[in-house]
Amino acid sequence: MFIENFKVESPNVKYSEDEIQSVYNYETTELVHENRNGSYQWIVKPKTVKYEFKTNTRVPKLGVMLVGWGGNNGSTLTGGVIANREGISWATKDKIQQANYFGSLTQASAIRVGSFQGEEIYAPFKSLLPMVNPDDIVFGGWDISKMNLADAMGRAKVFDIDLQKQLRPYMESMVPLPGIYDQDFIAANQEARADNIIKGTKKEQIQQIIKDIKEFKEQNKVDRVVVLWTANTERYSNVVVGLNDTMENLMASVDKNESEISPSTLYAIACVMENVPFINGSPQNTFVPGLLFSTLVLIGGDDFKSGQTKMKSVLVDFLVGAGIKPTSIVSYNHLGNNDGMNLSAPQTFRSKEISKSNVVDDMVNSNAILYEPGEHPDHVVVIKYVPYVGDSKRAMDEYTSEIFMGGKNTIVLHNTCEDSLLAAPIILDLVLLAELSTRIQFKSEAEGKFHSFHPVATILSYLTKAPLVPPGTPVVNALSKQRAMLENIMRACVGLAPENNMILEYK
Ligand code: NAI
Ligand code: DG6
Repeated sequence: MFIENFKVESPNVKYSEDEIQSVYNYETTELVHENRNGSYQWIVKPKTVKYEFKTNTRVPKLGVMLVGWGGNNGSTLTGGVIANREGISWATKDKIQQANYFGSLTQASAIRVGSFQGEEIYAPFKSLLPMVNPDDIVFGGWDISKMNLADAMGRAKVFDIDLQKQLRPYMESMVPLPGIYDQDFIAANQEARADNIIKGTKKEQIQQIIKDIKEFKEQNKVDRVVVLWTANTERYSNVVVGLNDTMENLMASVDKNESEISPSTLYAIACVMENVPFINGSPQNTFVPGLLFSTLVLIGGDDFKSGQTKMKSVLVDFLVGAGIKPTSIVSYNHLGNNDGMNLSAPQTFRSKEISKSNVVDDMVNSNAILYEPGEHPDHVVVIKYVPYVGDSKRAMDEYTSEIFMGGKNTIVLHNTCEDSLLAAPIILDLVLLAELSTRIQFKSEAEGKFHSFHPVATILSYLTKAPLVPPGTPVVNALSKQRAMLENIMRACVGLAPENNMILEYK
């Protein structure tokens, strides 16, 4: 059975006019390695830590500024949200299609809330905590191409033509602000597109971005802004002591107009200075150490986890979890959109190759019965640009594993799908969850004061290929663990235990 919403009644949770307060007993373990009776043993001690959460339930009017607004993802998300808001339907060759949010964790997935008279009860994921309604988001942003969003949607060739016709009137007046362009960081093949550029030094460019954010906020009367990079993949920046290793050095480098400070880092600095969350949807190292180690403002990334990698972080988790040993993973993609064209340059491809390749490490490292220390499956990533297929990306994967008694098992996957239709709902989730997480505060029983989550937002890991984590924090790539982390933190905020799947009532 499906219920639309629910309220928790418990001595551990208190709803007030603008807050939900909860007390949550976090069941964890403490490990010690001790000499007991002459030999070293691992001792595991179950431990309960009491936490308190408080969630501000005043949902702000949210502005979302996309860097790369006029790209395939930017125009697809903007059009998709308008189509949902306006209840647009359109004719395809198969049927009359209604706008929906399929592929969005927050808008189209469900959580289990319990069982009632022998039946499992589910509710929308978004019913867990008050969240911004996508209908109410105001979109804006920057692009180095000055094409308006209606034309950009046409250029993207993602939506059916009947839908495009209906969306045009809403999108024609949406024109991206000039962006920061540096041809050294993206492929040379993007130059023809760059007709909408902020001039000046790097310091002046940062000042312009800050001004843009302030004006956008004022003009649209939004309470909060989240900025998200969905612009072209950049090459990695060199990380150099004295250049970008500390915030002071990074800012000094900006003052000196150092060439190695990338456009994405400049946008991120502007956001940190303006106290605006910044999310990186591409693979490059926007968050150089100077930003990563000292930001007090929410940052999240890197690189949307949309299709092939999502499957990988499910399949390898399943294989390793089943005691099967993946020994070779070969991932081949071809696509013909502007992202594919940009990735055809070796230096931008390299950024993508890195983020696509490190996504099974936690699963491999979890099972020393299968892998020797340091051993890793062969993992090869190929991306080719094939203009004819446009946004319809082909992803082919071959997983070879060792099974029982030296046998080999090969699984082959073939996925064909508009890339931007996978990415757009993920962008929506990222901005909604980033906003929500800024309204949550918590403390453990040892801590005197409530505080926010660490500004490096691990809570967004489910949505990214290379989850950004604070130094010293384990990186989790396995999709089910990432989803459980997010859902269970949200459940804790309303005093609900994690879903343990024990179903003891029926045993
Ligand atoms: P796109 O090439 O269609 O759009 C990128 C837009 O960014 C373009 O309109 C371009 O003019 C603009 N741009 C480039 N540099 C800029 C700058 N410095 N400032 C402002 N605007 C700038 O690409 P698409 O397909 O929308 O993808 C965007 C990014 O998302 C790419 O980096 C891609 O690798 C990444 N991504 C996409 C996924 C997908 O499934 N579509 C999944 C994972 C990541
Ligand atoms: C080629 O792989 C283009 C990329 O931008 C991908 O489409 C994107 O990174 C999605 O990757 P994945 O592995 O999540 O499907």
